[in-house]
Amino acid sequence: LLKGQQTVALIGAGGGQPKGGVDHGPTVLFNEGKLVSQIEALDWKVEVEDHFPEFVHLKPNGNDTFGILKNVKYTSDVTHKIHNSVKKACEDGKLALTIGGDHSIAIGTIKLGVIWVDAHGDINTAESTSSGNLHGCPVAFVSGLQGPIPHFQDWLKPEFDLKRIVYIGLRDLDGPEKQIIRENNIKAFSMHEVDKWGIGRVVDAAIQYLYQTTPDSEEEPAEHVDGLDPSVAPATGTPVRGGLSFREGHYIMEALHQTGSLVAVDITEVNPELGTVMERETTISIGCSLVRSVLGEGLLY
Ligand code: EXY
Repeated sequence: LLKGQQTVALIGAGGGQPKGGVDHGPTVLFNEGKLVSQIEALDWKVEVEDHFPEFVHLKPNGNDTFGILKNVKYTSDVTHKIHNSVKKACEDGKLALTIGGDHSIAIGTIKLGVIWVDAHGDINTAESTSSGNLHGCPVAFVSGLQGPIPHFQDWLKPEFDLKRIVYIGLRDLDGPEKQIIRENNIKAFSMHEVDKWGIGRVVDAAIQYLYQTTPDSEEEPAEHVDGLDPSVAPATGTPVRGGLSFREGHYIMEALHQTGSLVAVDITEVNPELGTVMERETTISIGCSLVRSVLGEGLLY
C-alpha cells in the first residue's frame, strides 16, 4: 500500500457477459454486504463511485456482437468508464478497489503487475473463444494478443506486458488458452502447484517474480471468486471444483497487503442470482471478507 495511503476508491462495475445477475455484484456487496462500513471499520476512508446504475438499463439483447463475441459495445463502454475511474484513483494515491461484475472488467483495470486468482485463464481471443463471452478474454485484450476490436480500439491501449501477470488457482483452461500460456511463457501456478508447494511458497514465488518484472513493483490482485472452491464461494457463474480453500484465498490477500505495493484490487464474478439463499449469502460474505483481508484485517504485523 503506497506510503500513507488510507483512502479506498470503491468502484462498482456491473456489466459483461449475457448471464444475468453478475452485474448486480456491486449492489449486493455494497448494500447487503455493508462493504463501506466494513472498510471504514478498518480505519480506511471510502469514496464510492458506483457505475452500475448507469449501465443497468443498457444491457444488450443479443444484437451487440462482433463475430461470436457478445455485448461488445456494452462491455467496451463499461470497461472504459471503469478504466478512467481506476486510473484517476491511482493517480490520486488511493487504493482502487473495483467490485464486479464479471471478469471482463479487468479490461479496464489491469495495467501494472497482476496476481490473477482464478480457475480460468481469461485469455481467449475472438478466434479462440468457443463461448464468445468477453469475461473469458480480458488478458488477451489488454496485452495485444487480441487484434483491434470495434469500440475497444477507440480507447484501449493493449500495452499490458504478459511478463507482469501471475496466475494462481488455474484448473479449467480451454485448449487454446493452454497453448497461449505456454507459447508466451506466462507465469502460472495451477491448483496442481498449489497442492504441491503450498499456498505460502506459491504466493512468495509469484510476488518475487513480479518484483523482477514490474516497474515500481506496484501490484494489483484480480481475485475472481471462482478461484476459490465452489464450496467456499458457490454463487458464481462458472464454478469449478478443486479450488482454493477459504484460508488459501485469504492468505493470498493478506500476503499482498504485506507487500506494501498494492495499488488496485478487483473482486469479480459474485452472482447473487445463482445458488440457494445460503449459497448467495455465503458468497457475498466471502467477497467482503476478501476485501477486509487485502486491507489487512487478519494480520498481526
Ligand atoms: N474459458 C471459458 C470461456 O472463455 O468462455 C470460460 C471462461 C470463464 C470466465 C470466468 C471469468 O472467469
